Amino acid sequence: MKCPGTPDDDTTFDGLLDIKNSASFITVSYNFIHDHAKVGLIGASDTDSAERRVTYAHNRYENVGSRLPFQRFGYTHVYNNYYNNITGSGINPRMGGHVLIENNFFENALNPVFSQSSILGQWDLRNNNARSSADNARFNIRWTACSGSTPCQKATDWTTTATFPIALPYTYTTYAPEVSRCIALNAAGSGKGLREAASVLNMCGGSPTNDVYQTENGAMGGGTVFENKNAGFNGAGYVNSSTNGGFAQIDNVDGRGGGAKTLRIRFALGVSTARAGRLVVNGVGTNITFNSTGTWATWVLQNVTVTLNNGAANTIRFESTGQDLANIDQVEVL
Ligand SMILES: [Ca+2]
Ligand SMILES: [Ca+2]
Repeated sequence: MKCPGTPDDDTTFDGLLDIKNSASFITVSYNFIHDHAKVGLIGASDTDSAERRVTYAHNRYENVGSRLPFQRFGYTHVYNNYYNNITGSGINPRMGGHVLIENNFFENALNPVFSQSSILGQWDLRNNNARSSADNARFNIRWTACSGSTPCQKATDWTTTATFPIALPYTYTTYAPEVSRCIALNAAGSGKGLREAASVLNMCGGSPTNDVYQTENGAMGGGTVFENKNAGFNGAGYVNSSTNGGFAQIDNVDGRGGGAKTLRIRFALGVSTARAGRLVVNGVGTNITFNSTGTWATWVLQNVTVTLNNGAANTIRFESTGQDLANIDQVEVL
């Protein structure tokens, strides 16, 4: 929306989508928000101190000035959005507010994530297209220096300042950032006929892959080795465990809010009898049994409930304890 005729586009017409006072537990999704200067507040002033919870998902932002959103206090979750041509500043937590920013795509953006406030806001950045300072030039992301005496920080190197501190009360699916961009371009906004997610996903080549971890990309030892000779695996291969003392370990697993989570293990076991070993999550071990899948090229899924921490610092490890294990292809956090 643009209101022509006002001196700076919006001195008369201020925020496009503001959330304040006792409003909370709000989701803003599948909007095409464009050609507007001050897009959205959460919290009307530095004394509007409710700990609001707001989610922004699958929105498309183009040609926008700032406040994407401008957040005071509370907890905001920003995922699977597409931002293009931010001309002033973007996601802007203040007054100690926390924002979880994941699987978004930013390009042609000035100051896309920053805080300047008497009490700085904090961000947890996961799996966005930009992940280091080297990505700024790649996506035409630019930063201006902080000015004034008010505390200020900018996400110029795309690192997290604080782990998002609360568990999200819902489940959700994240997509690779380029898939998020494609979904937003094809599904967000009016005139898109609320296209079925499946058809858009098909068009965008998207499957929810961000919480799938290939075991072959992790650490291994004790005789457990990388292998790719039995067909049907995902990724580059799988790990073949030794009989005893072997391990395969995946670090930096995202706990998706933490708490009880389903770990979906893809494996093959070509002997006729089951094999047992240890599943160790963040140092805590439990017994795990893999049943026969008939052949080494027959891969099946097994769900196990585990307890994960919030944030992306979980470690999942398989250990052989005398019976060998299945060949393990991947794990997925649901
Ligand atoms: Ca083996
Ligand atoms: Ca694999």
